[in-house]
Amino acid sequence: MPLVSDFPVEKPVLVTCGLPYANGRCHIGHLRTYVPADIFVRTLRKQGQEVVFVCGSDTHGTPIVMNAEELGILPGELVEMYHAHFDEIFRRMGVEFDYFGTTDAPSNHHRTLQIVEALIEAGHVYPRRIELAYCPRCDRFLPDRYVEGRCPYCGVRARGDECDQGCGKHLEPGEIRDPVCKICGREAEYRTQEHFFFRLSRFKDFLLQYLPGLRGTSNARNYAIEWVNQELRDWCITRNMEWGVSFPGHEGLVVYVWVDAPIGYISFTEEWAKRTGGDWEAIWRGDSRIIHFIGLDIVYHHCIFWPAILKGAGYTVPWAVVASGMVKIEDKKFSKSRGYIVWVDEDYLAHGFHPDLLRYYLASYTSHTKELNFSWKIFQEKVNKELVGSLGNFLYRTTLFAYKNFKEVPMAAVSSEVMDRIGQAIDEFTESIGGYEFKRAVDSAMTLSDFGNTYFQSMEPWKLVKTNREACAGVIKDCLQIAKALIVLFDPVMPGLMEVAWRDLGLRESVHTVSYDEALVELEGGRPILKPEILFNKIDDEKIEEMERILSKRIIEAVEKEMKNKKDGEERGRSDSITLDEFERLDLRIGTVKEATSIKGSEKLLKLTVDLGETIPRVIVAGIREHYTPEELLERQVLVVANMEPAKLFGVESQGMLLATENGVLLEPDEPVKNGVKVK
Ligand code: B3M
Ligand code: ZN
Repeated sequence: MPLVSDFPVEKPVLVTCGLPYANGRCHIGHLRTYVPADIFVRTLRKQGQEVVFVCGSDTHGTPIVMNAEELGILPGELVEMYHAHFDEIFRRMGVEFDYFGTTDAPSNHHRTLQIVEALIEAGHVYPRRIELAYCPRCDRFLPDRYVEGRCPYCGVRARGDECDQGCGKHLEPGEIRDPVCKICGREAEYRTQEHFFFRLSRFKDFLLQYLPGLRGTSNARNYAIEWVNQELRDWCITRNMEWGVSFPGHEGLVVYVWVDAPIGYISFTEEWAKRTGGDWEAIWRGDSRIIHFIGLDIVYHHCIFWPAILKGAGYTVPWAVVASGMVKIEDKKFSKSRGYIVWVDEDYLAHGFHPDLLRYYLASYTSHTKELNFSWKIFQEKVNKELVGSLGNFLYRTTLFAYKNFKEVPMAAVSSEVMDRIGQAIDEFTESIGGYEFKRAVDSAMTLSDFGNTYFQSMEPWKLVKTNREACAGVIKDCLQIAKALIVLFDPVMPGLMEVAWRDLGLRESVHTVSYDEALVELEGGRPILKPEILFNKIDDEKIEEMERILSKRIIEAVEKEMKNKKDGEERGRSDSITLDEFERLDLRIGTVKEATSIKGSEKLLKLTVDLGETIPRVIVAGIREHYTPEELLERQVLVVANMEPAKLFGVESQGMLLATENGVLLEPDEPVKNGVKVK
């Protein structure tokens, strides 16, 4: 089914890519978004569309601050380092942004402040007192990753901002149960503090009307519509931190990283405009097409949260969201900690592989929204069969034959069949890219290459040149025209190598500035042809085995590390003595029994409500019914393990453990003490 391309249009077009966190090196997973976005932009430009292409480093948020603390450097130093790293890798990989900024730039602080103030002004932001994890020992509130605990939805151990090992839900501040401070390892408590919320719930109608018309890939749109139909919860947009964009009028509060990060898209456009004299407001306040390329895991932020912010602050909302599927390494789930990762610098570029080969792999392996598996064997196969065997072979044999036998482009006319084929390939290629079908686009160009090989082979120009030089010139002219078209078609995918091939054809100006229409313009007869270079070389088995060994080594090291951690844990678990640290993990406290009732169906258990000096008394189920009646317990002080993992007993969740002798006699302080006092 032919796709309808939406380009070119008489409107400003902006393309962005999800911002990499300036907190680690670039790996193949990142490139899955950036390379197709770059191909998209290059293709649009070849269709005569003006496009602005921006991206930048995401520099805020708790992981960056924690990482910097661990390294003993300032967050600013850490992000500067990784910003430079990403900038360099993108350049080397041929991902060419018009502007690659950082969210810590003054322009982004400024734009964020302006938007937050506009949202406050419009009544979309309101204060609310919430309970937040606070570490009394470190004397600070614990935002996001500074706290760990249990997920309130699925009960699994989770980070403060995300249930990363369980249900995957985003967690709002104050939601995590049994908070533990990540700095000192102690139990944290909940304290109330005023924070600011974005009234996302108010945007339901807007989103329900906006989302069905959102372009891009259907995965993004469909997920988003489903979520909006469920429940839109207001977002807490402030955090207790120093590093970040200050929240206006409240010292010690910064805006949540997911507010100032997408605003980077705007401030980077402003920076681009400053440099080029372009008009950023025509894009962000006018009738334009804003296209976000992102990973599937941040669809919620881009299709729900972000359009609502833009709408609320009076900006143009995205026209399209293009979400790429996830990446697997050797058929295993991508994982840094388990060693399933391929670093772009150390594991790829440093081994001398041309950036374009990886670009080709990423674009052609599977459809953009599906899971992409990176495997060294498949990489070798694709390079050797498709790039060396088909495209490289055709370009080389054609140009070499022309160079040897004619030294120039023959004067003959290109046959109409060949022109038709080329036209067809261009249509299919551009329509596919317009529909974010990168694989389909590459496949259609490859089909033209296969056609070229078959044509060359069946015409036998090496025989013809001896018997009928004129007919031979016709065939070679056809082949050279196909070569020209292939170079133009593949230029967005493999810009480095196609530029070389272009010059071998004797064409001077850069192929990057050549439009698709140009592929249908006959090569000028009489132009000299240069001796071609071999563009693509076979990758041999030894090289691939070496790459596989590097990956296996990393995986084994990761497994060993995990086993060692486990063993250490077990050893600690086996010994009879415990360390002071382990003892200190027990949170023993004195509380007063406020209520006591029997539990239906149980002879032994009592349900107690114990005041531990917290806002809400705890419900604790204790096996002491055989020794005490409920009345006897009222107003008695008891000893409680306050950080016991909650457990459900007879349908009642027990939020702590009462201490008693093994025959069920309660322990109490020698004299009355304040509720919540710690026992050491
Ligand atoms: N820095 C990276 C991610 O979650 C995050 C993207 C921000 S885009 C505004 O994939
Ligand atoms: Zn969960």
